[in-house]
Amino acid sequence: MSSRYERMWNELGLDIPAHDNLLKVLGQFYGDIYLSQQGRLRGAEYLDFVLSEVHGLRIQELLEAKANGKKVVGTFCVFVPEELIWAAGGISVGLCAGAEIGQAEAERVLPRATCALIKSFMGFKLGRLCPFFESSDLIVGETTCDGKKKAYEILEEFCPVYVMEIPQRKEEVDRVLWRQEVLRFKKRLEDLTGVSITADRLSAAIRLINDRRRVLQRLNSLRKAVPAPISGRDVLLVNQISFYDDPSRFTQKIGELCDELQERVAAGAGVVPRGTPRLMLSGCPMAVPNWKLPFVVESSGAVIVGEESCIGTRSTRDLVAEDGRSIEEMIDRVVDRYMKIDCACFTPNRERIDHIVEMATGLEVDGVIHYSLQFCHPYAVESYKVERALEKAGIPLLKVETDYSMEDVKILKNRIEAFVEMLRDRV
Ligand code: BJ8
Repeated sequence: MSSRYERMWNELGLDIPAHDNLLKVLGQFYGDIYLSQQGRLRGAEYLDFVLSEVHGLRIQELLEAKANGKKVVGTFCVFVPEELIWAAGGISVGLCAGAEIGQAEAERVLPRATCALIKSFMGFKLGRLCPFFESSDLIVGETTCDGKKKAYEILEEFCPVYVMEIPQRKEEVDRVLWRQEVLRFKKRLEDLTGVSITADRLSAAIRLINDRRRVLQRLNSLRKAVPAPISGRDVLLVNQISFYDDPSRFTQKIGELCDELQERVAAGAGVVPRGTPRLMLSGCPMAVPNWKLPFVVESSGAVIVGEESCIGTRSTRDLVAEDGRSIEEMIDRVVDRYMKIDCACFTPNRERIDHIVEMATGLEVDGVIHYSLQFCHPYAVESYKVERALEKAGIPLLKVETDYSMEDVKILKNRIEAFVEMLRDRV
């Protein structure tokens, strides 16, 4: 890919040697974790292709769109209502924040004891390593956790940043605030793109993003089958790709993958033998290329059948109601849908605990792994409530706290193997 796109990367101002190195490491990592899997679906070729072109073809598409007057908007959180971005004629991309990259640069401006996701996005920017970042006309941040909101104050010294105020509670007064924020965002997008968000445009964007969520809901419901028909690693990749691929193309391709999966399920076939312990992951999001934990889990004799996470069901569970007729009604539907997000940054956050138990039960999992990034207080603290609720439901839990480095892989593997062994004895 390197020589074909080098000119484009140069024009974007990337640090070419460091970026070449990143792609090399990513390719090796992908080969070890993904291409080594047995029994993958034919539809996985699409995943391999998208990943192999992650900094190539997709960036070329974005730059072509920009040349035709479109604006690219980069985001870090599923709280940013992307329907508005598409309705304003923009292109929404979820930015990479899943690699231990540009650490030294990031630690020049951030404390060492900062969550890996925040350090990663800062590292990608300061190290000039992410062509999505460099293609973005605007970065949208949000006041979720303290680390992120303070990091955006630093990030805005290096690129245009707009921050949305996210409520911390779900009372009526919070909804009022959030509605105002959604309207403020609408105005900011209209100023950026020069396009007015009309009822027709917003209605089309709501359907576009709902369709993408529906296909992911279909994929997740097929995973209820026993034996598990697809690996958790592949589904994580599908979820990750959903944040930056063209939504229509993605929906179509994942629809085809689901058709194939459905045939597999109908034939009673699986990607793993019947009796393989079924696990669910719950907690912090796993941004590209954070594949460490799923790889460790699935190379320890278990299979992942669900992800309670923003790069998982938290971003696909709820649709925007499509019955709004006027722009005001549609904004209300958007506001209501996003207020349902059960991020651990909310207090109280009972819905998340209920969702976890409901999801674990529905997927017939043998156990749950709660995943927190080091220094992520919202998820680490909330894991206490998760543990208690799962204990009550009789579902075993393993709590894992880690980062993006490979240093703890051995320790993680030992702990997860022991957990899987314990689950086998219970089956
Ligand atoms: S809606 S989960 S995407 S904020 S892991 S940076 S919380 S210290 S990412 Fe998130 Fe939006 Fe919530 Fe989802 Fe902070 Fe924790 Fe780091 Fe995190």
